Amino acid sequence: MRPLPTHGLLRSHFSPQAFPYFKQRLTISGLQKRQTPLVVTRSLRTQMKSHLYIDSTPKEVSSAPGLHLITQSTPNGQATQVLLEELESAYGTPFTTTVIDINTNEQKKEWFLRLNPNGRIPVVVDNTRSPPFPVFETSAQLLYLADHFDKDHKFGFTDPLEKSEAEQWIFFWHGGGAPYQGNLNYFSRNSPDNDFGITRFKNETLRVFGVLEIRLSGIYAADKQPRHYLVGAGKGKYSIADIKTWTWIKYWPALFTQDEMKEFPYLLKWVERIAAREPVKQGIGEKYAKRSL
Ligand SMILES: N[C@@H](CCC(=O)N[C@@H](CS)C(=O)NCC(=O)O)C(=O)O
Repeated sequence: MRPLPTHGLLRSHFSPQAFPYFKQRLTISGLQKRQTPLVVTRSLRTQMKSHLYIDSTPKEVSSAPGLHLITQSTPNGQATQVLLEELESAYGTPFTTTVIDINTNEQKKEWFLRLNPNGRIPVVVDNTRSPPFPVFETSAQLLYLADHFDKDHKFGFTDPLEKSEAEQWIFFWHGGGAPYQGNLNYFSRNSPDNDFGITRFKNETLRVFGVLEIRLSGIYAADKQPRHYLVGAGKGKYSIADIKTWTWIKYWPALFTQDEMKEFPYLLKWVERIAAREPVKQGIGEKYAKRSL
């Protein structure tokens, strides 16, 4: 048999001594006798777990067996609540929840910051992994759950371009919709006399509603046909892009008059269409109103 070409490298270049990364690869792939006793690996995992969970971590969090969501039923919290309810309904994927009260600043305590240094809900902890894997930021949670728990891609896409479109709408709302609507809500409640702030955030929120209306009405689409959902061929397919956006837009009655919303007929129909789904009703329902912390 002809020897494999070495491209000028001597066999000794590949030796574990010469290249520690290679040694690791050999160990991992099992080609070399395991050098690290299993007990060390286990204790490392335990260390990593105890790094996440400390004495003050609520027991319902640290001893949760599978996917665990720490939330409060706000537009951000609801996005992940809805997807978890959808996954449970579609696949029977189990999950547990801890509902906190952000007004008491539970989310600024050390136990919480160890899971999400940003100190905001929601947080998902995936305890199906060892050590457990925490995910913060709603959109990252939707993408993570879709990647790892939606095996038939019921709420996501396999086609790379459709996948990209879903990401575009998710990022659009995460960075370009939620902050404006969030600030409109904040100023309307806490500083109702601040005309400058309210006008700025109100106009910008209406502008991004208009962006969604363009998409859903199909006005600039090649076929000029309206869509049922933000992403997918034809009328589209209900997906994480809709979930991300819907939990915010559905709050429009708290912020806008019917008259102001007249410009968005397709967006309003989309709001109703998604609201009719059972898992969506569950995801924004009573279960999440009762706080356990
Ligand atoms: N970009 C974050 C925003 C999370 C966020 O703002 N959460 C709010 C509730 S909707 C929160 O925890 N507020 C409490 C605080 O800021 O301390 C995400 O998408 O998850």
